[in-house]
Amino acid sequence: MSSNIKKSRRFLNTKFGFFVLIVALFWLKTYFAYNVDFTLGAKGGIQNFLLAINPIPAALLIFGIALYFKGKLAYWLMLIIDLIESIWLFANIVYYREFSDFLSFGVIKGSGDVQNNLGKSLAEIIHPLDFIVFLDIIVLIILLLFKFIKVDHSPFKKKNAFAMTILSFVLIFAEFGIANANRSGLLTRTFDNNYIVKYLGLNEYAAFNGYQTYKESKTRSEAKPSDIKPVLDYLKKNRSSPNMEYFGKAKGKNVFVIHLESFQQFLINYKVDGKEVTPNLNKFYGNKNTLSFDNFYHQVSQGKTSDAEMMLENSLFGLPQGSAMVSYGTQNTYQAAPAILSQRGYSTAAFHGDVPSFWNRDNTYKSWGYQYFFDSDYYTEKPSYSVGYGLKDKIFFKDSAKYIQKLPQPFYAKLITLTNHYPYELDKQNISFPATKTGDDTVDPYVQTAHYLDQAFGEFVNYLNKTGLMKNSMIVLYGDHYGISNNHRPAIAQLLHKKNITSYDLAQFQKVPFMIHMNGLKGGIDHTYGGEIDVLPTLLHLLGIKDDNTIQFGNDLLSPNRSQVVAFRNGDLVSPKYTIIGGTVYNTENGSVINPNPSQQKEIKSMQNHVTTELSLSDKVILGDLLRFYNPKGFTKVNKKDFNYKYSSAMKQLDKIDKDKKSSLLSKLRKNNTDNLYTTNAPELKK
Ligand code: GP9
Ligand code: MN
Repeated sequence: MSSNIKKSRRFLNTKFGFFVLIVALFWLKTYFAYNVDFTLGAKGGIQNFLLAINPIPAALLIFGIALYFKGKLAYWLMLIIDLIESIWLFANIVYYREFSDFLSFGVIKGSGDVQNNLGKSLAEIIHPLDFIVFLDIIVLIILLLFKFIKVDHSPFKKKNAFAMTILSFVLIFAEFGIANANRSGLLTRTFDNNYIVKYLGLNEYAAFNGYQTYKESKTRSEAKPSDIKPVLDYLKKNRSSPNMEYFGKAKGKNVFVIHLESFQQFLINYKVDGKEVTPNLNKFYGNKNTLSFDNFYHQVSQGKTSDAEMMLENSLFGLPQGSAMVSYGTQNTYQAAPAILSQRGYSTAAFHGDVPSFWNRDNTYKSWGYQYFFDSDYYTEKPSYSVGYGLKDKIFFKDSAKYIQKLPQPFYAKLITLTNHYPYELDKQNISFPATKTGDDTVDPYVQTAHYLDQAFGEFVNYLNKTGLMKNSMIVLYGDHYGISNNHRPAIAQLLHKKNITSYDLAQFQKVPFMIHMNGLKGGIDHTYGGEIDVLPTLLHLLGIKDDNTIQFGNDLLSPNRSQVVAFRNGDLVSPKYTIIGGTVYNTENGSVINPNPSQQKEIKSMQNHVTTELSLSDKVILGDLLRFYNPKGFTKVNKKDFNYKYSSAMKQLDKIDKDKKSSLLSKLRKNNTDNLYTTNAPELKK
């Protein structure tokens, strides 16, 4: 026994021994913080394995630098590296407690603008126990000072130090390989900082975030004020005038924007075994006061939901790669719907049952001017309440009413649903619809979660009717993107009752619902061709806001003289006449391939030019952060510091405003709550 102790002391007295000890301690405390201070949501063997080992490869690399140095210097270096690493860990622990997200260089850099009011509350959010992350450093210093561990003066072979560097790189790549196999697109699509830490670790996250911030500031610093000129010239030519029959029809109304997750147009009036998948949405679609668009396409790329949100609220396209909300949401200047409307007396709120960091919503929403963001922290969480990414839709809508009833009216409220998300999981007690029988396991449960979403929507509509909100609100519904990807051709063929699926069919399969409902609105099925980019101008015109100054790439779907060329993010397009996919031209009416004659070629060329121009100009606006150079009349630049999405601040603010304005639903109804007006059959909520 004692010889073992001797042996290990001898080992610790070597430089390599000290290196192993300091890395092991660093690993332990990081893993401890992963479990205690962060909610990383590791599920399954692979994710838990990666979470446990992911601090090691980067630690070997960084602490390993010290191995190249001699004597005491090497020890000091290891301690200094440990200190820097621990400060990074400490800062993240504290920041995470407040924001459920990791620190980004964008946040650190923008100390004035986007620091999220951190300074003010720092003292309140630090716990004494947080300092434990520095304990190992203190202990190691004491052990060295009192010579319990002796400094090894003999040189560590450069060859071995180099081998350690190589080994750590090999491990980092291996780690990335396993991570990417488990979550493809981890770094290209970016998603959520929590994911990068969960899979790769805090150091890798810092490196990746640093690289992204570098890239982002480079494009920003290269841009100049005159770059906005071609954008303005383009918009001047392409803006369409409002339809006076509809202009201002919704003036002063509340606006509900309901995001139907992964919901495709083909589901509308679709039947399985003779039963409607979405009876409530179908009724809404056919209502005489609903404007329903049946040639409306999603235009997202890798950023999926976040691309849809970017288009809907800014009329700017997502980027060809990654998510603009993640890379350009924190720092950029925007002129988004919430900002435009709040400057006209609206209160603005987003509701979503997922963590606030996903798609960087917590930061981006501030840039867009959202006053409130009711994220998963605002909802009661129980394991049975969630599936997949978060709260089940019935519970989400029901619990959102708690906050809707307090919002000062008129309000702009966006509710993002979640349950109808790949892989379309739902627990047995909530399944009340037959799956399709294509034999494709990914596709078949899609109608079941869509049916569940429809029921949740139906319950919410009941609530709107009972509370009277329906009467003074405009309800906007949209599907964000496809639910069934193009990889499922045979199943798609069966669903659409077709023998073969062509690229033309797949393009038409990208239609998603877009509906606008309001009491007294002249409804009907509108066949105009459009997409997500067109939503903002449409809504603004309905609200009576003629806003020719802000930069919007879409045009009002109700406008009589609009261009009906719909750009897909990859440059393909659909128009009433032609559908152009990968260079092949189809007749949009019947899907037949066209060999264009010279005059058709000219027409096609001009459509393609239109699409590439609008996509590239929109990209320039985001990549160069061009809106910072542009101050349209009637618009005040958003100050991100105005917003704080902490539960307690939001509640305080809502109460305060309502005391003055008495415009919330509760005040109008003279009630303390509207619980008894919300009926849900969610089994989880049964008493
Ligand atoms: C997560 C949700 C899903 O919060 O919005 O995003 P998606 O995977 O559809 O892009
Ligand atoms: Mn989505």
